[in-house]
This record gives sequence, C-alpha cells and structure tokens, in this order.
Amino acid sequence: MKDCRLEIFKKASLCRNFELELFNKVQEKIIKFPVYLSAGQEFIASTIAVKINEIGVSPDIFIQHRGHSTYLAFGGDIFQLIDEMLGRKSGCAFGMGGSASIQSKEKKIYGHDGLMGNQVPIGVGACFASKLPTIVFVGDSAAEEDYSLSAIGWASTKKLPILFIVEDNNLSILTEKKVRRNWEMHDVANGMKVKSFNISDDPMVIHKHLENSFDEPMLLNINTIRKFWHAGAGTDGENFDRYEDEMKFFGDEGKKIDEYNKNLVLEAWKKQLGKL
Ligand SMILES: Cc1ncc(C[n+]2csc(CCOP(=O)(O)OP(=O)(O)O)c2C)c(N)n1
Ligand SMILES: [Mg+2]
Repeated sequence: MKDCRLEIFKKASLCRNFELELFNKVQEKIIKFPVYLSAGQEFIASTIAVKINEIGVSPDIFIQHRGHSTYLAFGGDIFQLIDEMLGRKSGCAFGMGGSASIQSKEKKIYGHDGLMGNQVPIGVGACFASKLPTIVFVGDSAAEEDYSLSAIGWASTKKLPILFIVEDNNLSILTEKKVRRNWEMHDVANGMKVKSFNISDDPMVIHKHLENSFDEPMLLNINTIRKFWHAGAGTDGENFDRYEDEMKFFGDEGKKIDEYNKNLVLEAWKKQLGKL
C-alpha cells in the first residue's frame, strides 16, 4: 500500500510543481489569457491514474477547465502542455484551447468547450456508444446543470461502465455550495441508483473506493481544496494543503521527489521558451 501511495505522490508532485511554475509565469505576464490552476486538487487525478494502471484499463476521459493535473497525471505530454500555455500551434490543443480546453487524443483525454457540465452528457453519450470504461470529471457547480443530472440518470438506466468524479471544491467561482443548493450530488446520484460516495481527497481513501470501478456506473463526490483563485494567480488565504501533508509523510524521500519534479518542470519551460 505504501508503494502505491508513493506512486500517487510522484504524479501529484509533477502536477503541483507544474502549477507552481505556471503561477509564476502568469504573475510574470508571460501568459496573458485566463489560467485555471488545479493545485490543491491534484491527488484526485493522480490517485485515479495510478488505480487504472493497476487494474489495467485505459478509459476515455472527459474533463473541464482546471484540468492540467488530469492531463499530466494520465500521461499527457508536458512540452505540448507548455506550448498550449504559450498559444503555439505545437500545443496539445493546437494553441486554440488555452488553459480551459486542454486535450490529448493520444491519452484519450477529451477537452472542454466552456459550457459548464456539457462533458457529462457528451461523456455519457460516448460511453453509451462504445460501452468502454469512461471517466467524467466535473466540478461541484458544473454537476448541477440540468443536462448533467439527466445524463447521470441515463448512465444508470443503461448500466454504463462509467465513473463520475465530482471535484467538489465547494466553489462556483466564488459562490459556496450552501448558497447554491440544499442537496448533495452523491444523494441525487444514489437516488438515480448510481452507487455513490462522498469522500475526502485522501489518496488512500480514493484508492479504496475505486475497487470494482467500471462494473457499473459509480459517482464519487470528492471533497477537495482549491489552492489558488478560480482563474489567474493569487490565493484566497491559507488552507490545509494535502500535498505538503503527503510530502511530510514521505520525509526526505518526499522532499527529493518534490525537488526532482521542480527541476523537471523548470527544465521543460527553459527548453520550450528557448524555441522560437
Ligand atoms: C453553462 C455555463 N454557465 C456558467 C458558466 C460560467 N462559469 C465558468 S466556470 C464556472 C464555475 C465552475 O465551477 P465548478 O464546476 O465547481 O468548477 P471549479 O471552477 O470549481 O473547478 C462558471 C459558473 C459557464 N461557463 N457555462
Ligand atoms: Mg467548484
């Protein structure tokens, strides 16, 4: 179990260091369009990516904005991600997606068009056609859209091999969940006979809940904490930081992994910025 926790930390470390450097690049105004940083939420994608390797499946993956960690955790190319941030044709979305709409056809990661929640019906439709393992990542706000809820119902009716991951950071831009609704996603999904759980983003907790995924539709509402603003580079204040916590757990080995990924990211930026 410790081995798998370490594998997850390694992925999370790449994601965290990527976002920290991107934060700098936004502050330095090297990047001028809206950037949606996923720091603080990286253990969700990292844990799922490790788990699907263990069970030997390669699902279709549908994401929304704040997807850099998902892209990297599932093996998306870092150089193409940097190029996308620089608006280059060589970027993972040909320089046309920006931060919000990254994708990797190679890694079966389908990008978002900006209409919140529409990846849910699109992902469900794709899974209905393919009957192959599918993961849909959706924010706690995007999940509220009517078309998102009805699509979850259809996945249940058709018993599709689909995993809905609600990245619940309690925020829609700056509006907390309690202002928006008096119900929870896992309750609604359970009501539609989708096996659903409300859990923390502790990697070992997520890992445990992924047993038997894709046998039937499942929804995990995963409570997490966004480290930075909705868009751009700034902080709302100090919060619990799971990454720091996990690094502490691994002691010197954790620090070494963090340092390794920091250098990897810096070198990758240096290389791409050196290209005309
Ligand atoms: C249909 C629609 N409504 C509103 C918006 C504006 N909007 C963009 S992001 C966002 C909040 C998304 O929150 P959530 O899904 O929880 O993701 P998070 O930003 O918290 O990761 C909103 C309301 C939109 N893009 N599309
Ligand atoms: Mg949210």
